[in-house]
Amino acid sequence: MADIEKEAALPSKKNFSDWYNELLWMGEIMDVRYPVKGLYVWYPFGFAIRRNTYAIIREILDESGHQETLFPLLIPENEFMKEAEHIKGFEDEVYWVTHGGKAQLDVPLALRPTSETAIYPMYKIWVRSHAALPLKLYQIVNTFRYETKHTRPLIRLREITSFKEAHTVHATWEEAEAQVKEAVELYTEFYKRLAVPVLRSRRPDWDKFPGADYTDAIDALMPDGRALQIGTCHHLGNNFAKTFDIKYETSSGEQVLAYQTCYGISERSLAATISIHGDDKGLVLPPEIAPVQVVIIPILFKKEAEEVLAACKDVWARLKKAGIRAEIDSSDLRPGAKYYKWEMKGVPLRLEIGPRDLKNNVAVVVRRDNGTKAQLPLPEIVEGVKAGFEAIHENLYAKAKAELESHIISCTSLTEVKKAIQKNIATIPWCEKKECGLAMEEEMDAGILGIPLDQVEDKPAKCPICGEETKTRVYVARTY
Ligand code: A5A
Ligand code: ZN
Repeated sequence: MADIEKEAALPSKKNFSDWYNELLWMGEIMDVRYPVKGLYVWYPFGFAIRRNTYAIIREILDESGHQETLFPLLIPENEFMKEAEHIKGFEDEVYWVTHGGKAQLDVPLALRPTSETAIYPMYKIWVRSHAALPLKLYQIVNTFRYETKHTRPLIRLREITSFKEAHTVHATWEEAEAQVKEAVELYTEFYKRLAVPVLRSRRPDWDKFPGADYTDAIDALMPDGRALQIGTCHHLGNNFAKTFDIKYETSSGEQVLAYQTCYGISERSLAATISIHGDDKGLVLPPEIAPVQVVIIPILFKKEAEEVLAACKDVWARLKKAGIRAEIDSSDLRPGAKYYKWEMKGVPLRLEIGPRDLKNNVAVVVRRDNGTKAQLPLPEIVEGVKAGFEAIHENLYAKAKAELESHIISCTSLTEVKKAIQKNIATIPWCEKKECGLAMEEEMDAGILGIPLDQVEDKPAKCPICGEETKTRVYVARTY
């Protein structure tokens, strides 16, 4: 994509929406010019970030006993229509394939909006004995949802290209509950690797996944003060097991219904990472997912040009050998233009090597996250770069965590909430009655995210609708 020369300045991050849209283009993440609403194209650079990001989730799932699988995209209408709650939740969002060539299909086929109804008919066949449980599978696929809310690249798509969904089967309700807890922990760990701190909460009953007993969700705070749901973990009880007849044999030979969970994330994980860490100069990528982790800039003068280039190549080779993704920029761009270009791309470390550095046997190292400059002795360059990556990751996470914490505002009245959520996430007491929850949402013109899974605020306070004393608080936010 060398032809994309962008000397124009990025809008300030204060205008988050403009900044985000421009950054996806200037940072070469997504091209939004595909002629179908809600469908976008990955630039190779963006796709490389995606690949590194999804390598992390694969590693985390594989190491915790999940196995990767791949199911068909098309779901026959009769399977899709089996689970009543599930249909109600998704029927307005499904794309249907009705024809093969000119012939009308006997059974229309749904493009999966999620894969319960593709996977569970097979689970009926596969699940046999208690000894083979739990079953923990996942797939990374594209799914289709005819979204009617405002579509946005990486955030709300009609073709979700990077839908990671896990589907597990257990012997008891309690084991499935424990699995949902594990899933929340695994996602938290995943987001920590992206230096993204998260809020974890149990969604109110009216906002749970269609067909689930309950939904635990993970949200991130976006720079405009809105919450983005970046992962959900659902306890499915035996609702789908009843519908799809998924039974296992107990040790005493009885056939009993299984319990299930499912949990998913999407390219919203990249939207959050990019939005939270980026700045007015462009992307700021956590080193683990940066396609280029180190850019080496030779500072060339005629006389010592050859020696400088040779030193750069030597550094590059040593970094590469250590598994670090480095690149030498020996193009004829001015150094300033090179800095601009690689800063836009979020490269975590820039090494500058000129004749004087060579004499001192050092490189100048510049951090993308905070702009600090230091000297690294050339013989210790690999260790120095690795230490730099760690420091950058820690700084990004600490900064984002402080930002998140400073934007959670404890409120006692709806008036306070309405003001707070213009730029923050609010907490408010709630008696846990549905009618009060719905009344609050209506009055606040914002959603209840849910009851926090972590912090317990046990000072009793009054529900702002009915006045009842309660120890429960909920997160409230404007959402995407
Ligand atoms: N089968 C379960 C896992 C499921 O489908 N859950 S879900 O509907 O909540 O979707 C999982 C996650 O995908 C959500 O938490 C959200 O982060 C993401 N997601 C949902 N719809 C999306 C869309 N239209 N565009 C991008 N991401 C989306
Ligand atoms: Zn109440």
